[in-house]
Amino acid sequence: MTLKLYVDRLSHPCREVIIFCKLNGIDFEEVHIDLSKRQHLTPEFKEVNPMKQIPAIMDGKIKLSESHAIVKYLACAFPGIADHWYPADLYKRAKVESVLDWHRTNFPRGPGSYVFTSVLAPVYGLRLNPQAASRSEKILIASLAKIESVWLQKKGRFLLGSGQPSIADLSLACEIMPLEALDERDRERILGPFKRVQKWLDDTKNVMAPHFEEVNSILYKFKENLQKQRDQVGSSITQSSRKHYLHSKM
Ligand SMILES: N[C@@H](CCC(=O)N[C@@H](CS)C(=O)NCC(=O)O)C(=O)O
Repeated sequence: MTLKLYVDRLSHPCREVIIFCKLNGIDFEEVHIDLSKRQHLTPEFKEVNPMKQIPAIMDGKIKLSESHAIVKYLACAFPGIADHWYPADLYKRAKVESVLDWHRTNFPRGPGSYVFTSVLAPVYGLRLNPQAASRSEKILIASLAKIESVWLQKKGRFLLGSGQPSIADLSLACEIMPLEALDERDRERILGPFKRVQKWLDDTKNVMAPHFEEVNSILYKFKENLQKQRDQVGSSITQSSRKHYLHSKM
């Protein structure tokens, strides 16, 4: 029975799961759960994930949610997955787990939240929230500083000084990618001071080509549409027309 991924590519943990499957040649059926249409709240989807969140998967009888749990499961359940993704060695695996746990604790109000409150909210019919964006930005900057100074070391291109990426690289890079949807000045203001983070992100995109960029391309499309919208209607656009415009173009 084919593995089913319940996802919306606008969500970064969903993109993480899709990219992992594509990178590792895992066959899957992509079931689109449109967050903007609140499809994650339907009784049918509640049968798949009672938490009513995506990503979720169904693999035979197994139903699973939480992107980190999902990629770890896939790395162990499917044959032929290269060891560097989720090392069998206890010490190496524990280190990867430590990055993943740090990520979950520190980032929920980081890039995603900053991008959501500063540009993405209207897609979901919500208002932009500069105060929340400012709070998220502080957390984001502090987290980027930790990645730069702790997780990225001088040797090795990837997290923990490794020469090859693990699921922690994939997950953290997907978390940071929404910053690509910002306009250039804003993106540069936030990411500019973190040279190692920028290089690591480029290395990650390259080593995971073409799937990383292909699955994340929805962000570039979003950014392009946002720019067109700014060019066409200037700053006087209303929240509702912005929502309509973005929906119609995505
Ligand atoms: N920790 C979870 C986060 C899941 C999550 O927050 N998913 C969002 C989309 S990015 C969602 O389903 N939101 C709908 C909701 O919470 O109502 C994971 O990594 O899978």
